[in-house]
Amino acid sequence: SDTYDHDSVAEYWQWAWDREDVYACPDPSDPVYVLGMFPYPSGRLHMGHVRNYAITDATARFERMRGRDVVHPMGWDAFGLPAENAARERGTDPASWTDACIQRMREEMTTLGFGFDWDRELRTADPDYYRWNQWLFRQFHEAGLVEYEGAPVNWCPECETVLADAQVVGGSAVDPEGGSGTCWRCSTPVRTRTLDQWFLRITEYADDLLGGLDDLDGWADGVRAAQREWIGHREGTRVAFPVREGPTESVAVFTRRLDTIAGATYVAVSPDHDLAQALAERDDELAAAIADLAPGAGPEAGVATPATVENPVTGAELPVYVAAYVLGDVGTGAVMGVPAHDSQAHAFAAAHDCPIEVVVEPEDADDVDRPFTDPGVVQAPASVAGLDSATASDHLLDATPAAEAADRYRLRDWLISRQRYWGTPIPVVHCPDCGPVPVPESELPVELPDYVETTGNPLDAADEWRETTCPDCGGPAERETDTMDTFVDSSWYFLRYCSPAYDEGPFDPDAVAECLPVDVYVGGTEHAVLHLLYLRFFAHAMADLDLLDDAEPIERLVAQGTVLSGGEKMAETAGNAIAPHEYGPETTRIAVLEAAHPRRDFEWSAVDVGDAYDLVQQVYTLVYAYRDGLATADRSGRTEAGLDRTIDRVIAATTDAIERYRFHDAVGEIRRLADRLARYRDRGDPDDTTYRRGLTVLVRVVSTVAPYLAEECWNLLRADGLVAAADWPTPEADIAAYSRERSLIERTRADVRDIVETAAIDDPETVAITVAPGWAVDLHRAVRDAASPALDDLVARLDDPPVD
Ligand code: ANZ
Ligand code: ZN
Repeated sequence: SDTYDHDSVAEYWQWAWDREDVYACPDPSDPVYVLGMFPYPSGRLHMGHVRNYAITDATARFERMRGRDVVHPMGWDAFGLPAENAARERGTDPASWTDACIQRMREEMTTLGFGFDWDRELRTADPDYYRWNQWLFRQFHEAGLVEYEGAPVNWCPECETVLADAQVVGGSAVDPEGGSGTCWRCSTPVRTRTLDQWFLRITEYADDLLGGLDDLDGWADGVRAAQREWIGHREGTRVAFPVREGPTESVAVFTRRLDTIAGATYVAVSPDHDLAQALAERDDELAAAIADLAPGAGPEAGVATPATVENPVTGAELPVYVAAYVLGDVGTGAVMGVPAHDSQAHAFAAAHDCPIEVVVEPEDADDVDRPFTDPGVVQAPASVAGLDSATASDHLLDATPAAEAADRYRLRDWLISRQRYWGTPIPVVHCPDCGPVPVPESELPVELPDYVETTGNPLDAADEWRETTCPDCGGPAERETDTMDTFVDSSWYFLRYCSPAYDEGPFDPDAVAECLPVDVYVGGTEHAVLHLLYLRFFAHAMADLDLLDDAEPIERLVAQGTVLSGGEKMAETAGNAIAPHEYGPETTRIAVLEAAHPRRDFEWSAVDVGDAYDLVQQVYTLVYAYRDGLATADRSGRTEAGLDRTIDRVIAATTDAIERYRFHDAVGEIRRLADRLARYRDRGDPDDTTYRRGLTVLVRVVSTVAPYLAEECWNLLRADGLVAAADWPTPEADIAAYSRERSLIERTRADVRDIVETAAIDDPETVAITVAPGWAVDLHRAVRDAASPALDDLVARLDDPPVD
């Protein structure tokens, strides 16, 4: 037929790909490793997934056609709470529900023509996978990177589980800068609780993770900035305040404002601080009051104590409070309270009648807002009076033996305990005599027992599974019933893909050495902090354990923007997902790629799907009509000046666009070539050699985004083999001219950006002079991105289309 019908061709081409095994890469040598973030099997693919894998698939196809070995794997982030909830709602069990979802999503991926190497498929809920989570947990445990301790934790009452800081939206309840956050999954306000929990000590790597960012040139600045912010390195000072009255020797505080020390009118410690605990032991009433202090209880919640300390700079005697706002695991777990210059201390002092002592004044005396929290001119102590805050701090640091420079990080240890069933069992046995004992390597995996529906954690109810013997003393003991945060699973899965069946370790070191680095990793910007920081932590820790050579194995990161639906992130759980099969696979893929630069968010309803559909049909009918005329072809006809150059230019431009993940530009080039070829044909008597070349170039370029369509066209052209296994086209003529044009554009683009940024924009002539003809579109974009109305006028004058 002369219209393209996906359904009638897909099965055949799928079969042909399978027969030739085009996407398998069992034994790669120096491959291009193209990785998309593996999906959570929520039931259906939506446009966000399509966008993600349309990018990786186009990249993979492009590199394969350029002759490279390509590793392009797919797997399933199969554990997690939604499966448990769904199972409960549907009266099934999480494993079967997850399997059904995977089945369906794998089929949809196939329909969409994504060329994954399915031989590498993994799912994190398989014991063959999660045993290595447990194995790594043991390795980390031996290396001192695992901690078990009672800690205030974020608790979601709806999901009945603990959340990591990063999973609380709007600020963790146990974070000094946070407060009233909500659950990332269900938006319920988060509470705090104290529980014995397993932690991975990511804070040990705060410095490494920060330093490593500097060299990640292939990562977007935005992602690096977000990670820097999350790690939150702060410089400050640790000051020891000698105890005058009380059971310990001294209290160390952490401050970032040593210059305000003369204004300290109290010291406050966290409820779990040694001093608070020692005081509590002697005084039941105090103990009860301290126990009542929930973390995050409010800035003024606190208890006075009989203890006092001495200010090491002024010698003043200061009262000691136990305060809810002071966090046990931040800094030293103690602060000096400076009500005149710190809002938190100000609120606390007001509630507890602490004096307020001003020791810093603003430079501009009119501008006083109390508390005055900015740096200014220090008034006391006399030794630094008149100096600015920074200089005064330096002097005080030098002159005070009790003070030493200290850094602190916002990053906190990674809480991995989850009180849920559908996750990796934490491989620990609790023995009444030996305490928590890791399960020996030979007994891994600790497999999940069969699911039974209960309220709370089903593992607590699995008596037969839970009751066991102690690996150390052989006495009766109980299994840990917490499971691991699923972010553990996704922290190293890209290594498992390199040797998915390996059973002597999490991965075959040789295979990993061959496959790494990941040349490009593509996934949603929402993972810029959580997932990517955990993944980097694992790599750093594994490198230190000699399990991995490269501590930064992700060379390039493409953090794709969000596909929105009705202004919200499209997601199965949000109920706003648009399924790809509504439009046909090639139309969907083209529309999604053409909608925006990969980094940008876009609203699905604003996408012109019809336009993409038209392109699919245009390519098909062009080729189909040519096939019709094949009998009379193979002869020379009218050549047209510039057509060969256009074809070359499209090859060069799509190559360039795909190398830089600008698929929207690549689709634009496809449109340009299709239009140009149609015009050439319509003028009559086309030369077969030239025209045929144009069509085979078109089809090969199209194959990166619409592979089924391209195979069908390739076949209509009677070209050899599969287009999936064909070579990427090369320009015939010297493309130096094109490159020159390109670099001119690049250079001028940078000029324009400079001009826009340096405010010379009110003089459009200046911009106009630097602008080469022929790329007004690029200028247009630069201007629109800069959102500068002052340039509208200029654009209007430059607005003729680029010359071909
Ligand atoms: C005295 C002071 C005076 C402070 C002043 C600030 C302003 P950043 O910069 O965000 O890291 N602090 C220290 N440890 C704390 C803990 N465990 N829990 C709660 N608060 C803590 O914040 C550092 C400041 O947070 C420190 O500097 C300390 O208050 C407080 F005019 O010390 B400051
Ligand atoms: Zn024991």
